[in-house]
Amino acid sequence: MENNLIHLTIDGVAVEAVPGSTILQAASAAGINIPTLCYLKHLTPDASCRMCVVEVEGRRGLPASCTEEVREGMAVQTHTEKTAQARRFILDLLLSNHCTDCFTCPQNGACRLQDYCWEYGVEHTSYQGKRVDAPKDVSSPFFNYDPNLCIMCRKCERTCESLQCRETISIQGRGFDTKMTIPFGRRWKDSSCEGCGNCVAACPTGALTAKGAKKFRPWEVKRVRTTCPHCAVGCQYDLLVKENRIVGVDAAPGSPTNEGLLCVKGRFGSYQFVHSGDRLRHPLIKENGAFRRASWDEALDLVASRMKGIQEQYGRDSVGGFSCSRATNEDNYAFQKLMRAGLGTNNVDNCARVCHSASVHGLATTLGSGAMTNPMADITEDVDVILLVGSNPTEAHPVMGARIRRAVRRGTKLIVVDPRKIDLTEGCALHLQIKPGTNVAFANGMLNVILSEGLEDRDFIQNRTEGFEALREIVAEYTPERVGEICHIDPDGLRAAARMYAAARKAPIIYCLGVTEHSTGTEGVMALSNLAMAVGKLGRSGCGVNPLRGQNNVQGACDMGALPYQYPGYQKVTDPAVREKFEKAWGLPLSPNDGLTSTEMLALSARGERIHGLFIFGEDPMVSDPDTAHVRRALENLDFLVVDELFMTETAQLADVVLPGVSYAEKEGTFTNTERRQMRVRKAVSLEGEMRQDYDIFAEVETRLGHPCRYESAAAIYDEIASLTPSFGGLSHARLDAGEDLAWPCPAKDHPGTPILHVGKFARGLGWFYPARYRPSAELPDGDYPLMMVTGRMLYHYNTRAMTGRAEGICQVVNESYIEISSRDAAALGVAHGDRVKVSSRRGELETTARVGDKVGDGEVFMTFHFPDGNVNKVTNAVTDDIAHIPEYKVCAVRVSKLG
Ligand SMILES: Nc1nc2c(c(=O)[nH]1)N[C@H]1C(S)=C(S)[C@@H](COP(=O)(O)OP(=O)(O)OC[C@H]3O[C@@H](n4cnc5c(=O)[nH]c(N)nc54)[C@H](O)[C@@H]3O)O[C@H]1N2
Ligand SMILES: Nc1nc2c(c(=O)[nH]1)N[C@H]1C(S)=C(S)[C@@H](COP(=O)(O)OP(=O)(O)OC[C@H]3O[C@@H](n4cnc5c(=O)[nH]c(N)nc54)[C@H](O)[C@@H]3O)O[C@H]1N2
Ligand code: SF4
Ligand code: SF4
Ligand code: SF4
Ligand code: FES
Ligand SMILES: [Mo]
Repeated sequence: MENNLIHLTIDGVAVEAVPGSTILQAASAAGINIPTLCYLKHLTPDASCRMCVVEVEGRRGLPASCTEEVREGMAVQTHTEKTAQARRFILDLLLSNHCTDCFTCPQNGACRLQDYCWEYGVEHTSYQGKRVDAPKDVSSPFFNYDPNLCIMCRKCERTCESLQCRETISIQGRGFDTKMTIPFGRRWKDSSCEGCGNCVAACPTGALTAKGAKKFRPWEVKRVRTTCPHCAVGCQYDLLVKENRIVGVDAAPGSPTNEGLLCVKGRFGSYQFVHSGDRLRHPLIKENGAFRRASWDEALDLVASRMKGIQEQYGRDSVGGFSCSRATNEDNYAFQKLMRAGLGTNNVDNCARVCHSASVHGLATTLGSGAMTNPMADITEDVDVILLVGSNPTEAHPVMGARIRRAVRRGTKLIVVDPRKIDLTEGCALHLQIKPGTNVAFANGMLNVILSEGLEDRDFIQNRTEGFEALREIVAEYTPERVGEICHIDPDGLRAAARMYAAARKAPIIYCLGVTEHSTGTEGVMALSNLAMAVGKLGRSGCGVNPLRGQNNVQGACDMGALPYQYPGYQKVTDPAVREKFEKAWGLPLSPNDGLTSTEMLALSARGERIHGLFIFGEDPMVSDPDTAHVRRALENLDFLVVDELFMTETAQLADVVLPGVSYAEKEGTFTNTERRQMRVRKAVSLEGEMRQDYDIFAEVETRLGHPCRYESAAAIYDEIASLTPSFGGLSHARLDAGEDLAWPCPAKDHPGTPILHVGKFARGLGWFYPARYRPSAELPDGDYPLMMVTGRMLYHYNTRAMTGRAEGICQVVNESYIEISSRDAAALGVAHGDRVKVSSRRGELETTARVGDKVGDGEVFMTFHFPDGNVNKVTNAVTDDIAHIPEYKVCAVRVSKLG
C-alpha cells in the first residue's frame, strides 16, 4: 500500500486503519459504535466479556473486535442477528447473578449493563442459578463496593494494576462466586488503596460507585469541562452540576495531561469547598477589632484611600501585593497591573517565591527560561533513566507519579535522590538517601564522576555552552568519597548513579522542592542544569531539567508578571524599552525599579521598616510562610492589610478589609500547568452572595486609585496579555476552545506552541555552567536542637487545607498533624508510635503525634504544614537564599520530647 494503511469495510462503510489496529479501534475512529464491557482504551484487551463480537465475511465464528486485528479487504458487520443473539446470551448470563432492581441502584442511567439490556431487549434472566448475596464494602471514605452488581469485567482490577500501579484489587473465587475483592479479606479502607477512584470511573455498572452519587442521576447534570484547582499537573475534568451545585467530577477522557485519570484530591476533594457554608459572601471592614459587613463601594473606597494615604506618607514603594497562584492567568495579570499601574510599584510577588523561585531564577540564569523544559508524557514514556531529585510525585503530583510508576514497570530505571523513603523508592534502581541540604554537593559529585570517567558530551559542551572550565575546576574537588561524607551516602552509589544517568540515551532530571527550598536553592537548581548540560541531555525529547511546578497556576502567576522584577512574559521592569511598551499600553508612567519579593516585604515589615500596606490576594502566609511568629509580627506591624479570599483564613483575620473573591468553579479563564500548557477554566456555578470576580475587584480598586480600568471578560484580558507578551502572542480563548493544545512560547496565531524548550539553541543563547559550591544549610542540629526537621506534603491534603480540609472523605482519611521519626531516634527519646510529642525550635513550639518508622533517616524528622493542630511553620526558619529569596523550609534544627 502506498500510504501503508489497511482498507476494510465496517457495516458497508469504507474505513482505513493503521496496521496492527483492532476492528474496535478502526470502528471507533470511524464513528461506528460497538458495544463493549471489558475494553479499556489504554490497556491491552482482556477480551473476557465478548460483548464486542462482530461478523467478519468469510470467517467462521464471531471474533471479539477488541482483539481481532484489521486485515486488508476485510468486511465487518457489527450489528447482525448473530451478533445480537450472542450479546443477548451474554447479557442473560450476566443478569443471572446480578440484581435487577435498577430503581435503587446509584448507577441507574449510567450503567452499561442496563443500557445494553435495554438495547438488546433482555429484561430477565432465563437462568435459575444460585444468587449469592455478598456483603457490601462501604469502608472507603470515597466510594462503595456492591459485589452483587459486579459483572467481573476486571476493568477496576486492570485500571488499578496497570494504570494506577497499586494492585489493590484482585479477582478471587470460581464460577458464580468469582468476585472482585481486596486481597487477604481486607476491607477497602485497610488496603493499599489511595482513593484515586480511577477504578470507580472504569466500572461499567453500579458495583463501584462514588459516595454521594445517589444525590443525582446522570441525566440531571450539566457537565462543565475545566481544570483541577490543586496541583500543576493540570488534570482536565468535567464538573457535574445539578441545580447550580457541583455534585461530582468525571475525568476528561482525551486530555493529554491526565488521559482520563485523576488523583484523590481532584476526584473527591476539589469541589466541596466551593459550596462550603463558611465561604466569604460580602465585604468586611474591621472596626474596633471586629469585622462588620460593608458594601462594596465602602470597602473598595477604603482600600484605595488607605493605600494612597500610606504612599503619601511613606512613599510609593511602601505598599506591596502578593498574588494568588491558585487563581487564573487573567486574575494574576489584573493583580500585577493594579500594583504597577494603580499603585505605581513593582512590589508584587506570588507564592512561587516560597516554592520554585529558585527554579525561575536558576534556570533563567543558566538556560534562559525558568520553566519545565519537556512535557510530562515525553519524560515518562520511552525513557531509560529518570533522575528524580527532591520530588515526591506520587503524593504531590499523583497523576504524574502514576506515570513514573508505569515507566518503572516498563523498565525505566529510576534513581531517587531523597532523604526520605518515598513511595517511589519501592522498585527504584537506586535510592540515594542524601542528607537534607546537600544537593549541590550531590550534583557536583555526579559531575566529578562523569568527567573523571569521560562520560560527558564534548560536542554539546563545545557547541552549546559556556563556562565549562571554571566549573570543571570546582567539581574536581567533589570526589565521590568527599561527597559521600557530605551527603551521608555510599560513594559507589553515587558512581553508579552517575554512570546510569550519563550513559542513558534518554534520561530526564525531574525535581521539586527538595532542591529549591533551601538557603542554597538556586545553586541547587543550577547544579542540576550543569549536570544535564554536561551530558547533552537538554533540548531533546525524553530529557531536560524539569521542575514539577506546585500550585495549579504558579507557572501562570509567574508568566503573568506577578513578580517584582518582571512584567508578563519575564520582560524585565528595568528594561527601558519594555517599560515604554507597558507605559504606552496602560497610559501612565511606571516604576523603573525592581520591586521587593514577598519574603523581603514580610521581613521588612516585621522589623517595622519600609512596607506599611499589603494587598494579599489568595494566599495564607500565616499558615504557609516560615516562622509563624515572624509572619504575625510582619502582618500586625502593617498600617493596612487587605485580603481577597474565599475564606476567613488566619491571614484574613489579621486584615483591615476582607474582600470575597470567587473560586475556579465560578470563573472563566486559564491556568498554565507545569508543562506551560494553557488549560481552560470554565464557570460551572454562580453562588448566592456578593462575591465578585477577582479581576473585577482589582479593576475597581485601580479605578479608585485614579487609573480607570474595566475588563469586558476573561477572554478580553487574555487578549490584552497576548498583545503585550511576545511568548503569549498567539494565544486566545478561542483557540483553546477550538480544542488546540498549546504550550508557550506561542508567539503567533498560527504557531502550534512549544512542547520542548531549548531545541537547537538555548533561550539564553549558550547554556551557562554556573560554578556552584556546596554550602551547608543555615541552621544545623546542635546540642540544644539535635534533630534536623524536613517539611513537605502528603497525598490527601493540599497546602493550607483551604480546599481539602472542607472535603469530608479526605478528612476522614487524615485530619491531624504528625511527625515522622526514625525508630532509633524515637527509642532514644523514649517515644513510641502514637505518642504525643512536643517539637520546639529557636522560633516556637507545637504539639503533635509521633509516627515511628523507617521513612526518615536517623537524626532527621519530617512534618507537613497542612494541619492547624500542629503547623510546622511555627518552628521553621525564615532564612532565605540570597538569589531567589526562597525560604529554607526543608532544613531547620528542632528538639522533640515526649509529652505527658
Ligand atoms: N498532596 C499535595 N500535593 C501537592 C501539594 C500539597 O500540599 N499536597 N502542594 C503543591 C505544591 S504548592 C508544590 S510546590 C508541590 C511540591 O511537591 P514536592 O516538592 O514533591 O513535595 P515536598 O513534600 O514538599 O518535597 C519533596 C521531597 O523533597 C525531599 N527533600 C527534602 N529535603 C531534601 C534535600 O535536601 N534534597 C533532596 N534531594 N530532597 C529533599 C522530601 O523528603 C520530599 O520527599 O506539590 C504540589 N502538590
Ligand atoms: N513548612 C512548609 N511550608 C510551606 C511549604 C513547605 O514545603 N513546607 N511549601 C510552600 C509552598 S511550595 C507553597 S506554594 C505555599 C502555599 O501557600 P499558600 O498559597 O498560602 O497556600 P494555599 O493553601 O494554596 O492557599 C491559597 C489560598 O488561596 C485561596 N484561593 C484559592 N483560589 C482562589 C481564588 O480563585 N480567588 C481568591 N480570592 N482566593 C483563592 C484559598 O482559599 C487559600 O486560602 O506554602 C509554602 N509553605
Ligand atoms: S481507588 Fe485507585 S488505588 Fe484504590 S483500588 Fe481504585 S484504582 Fe486502586
Ligand atoms: S467492580 Fe465493576 S469494574 Fe470491577 S470487575 Fe466488577 S463490574 Fe467490572
Ligand atoms: S494530579 Fe493534581 S491536577 Fe491531577 S487531579 Fe490530582 S491534584 Fe488535580
Ligand atoms: S470488550 Fe471485547 S471482549 Fe470485552
Ligand atoms: Mo508550591
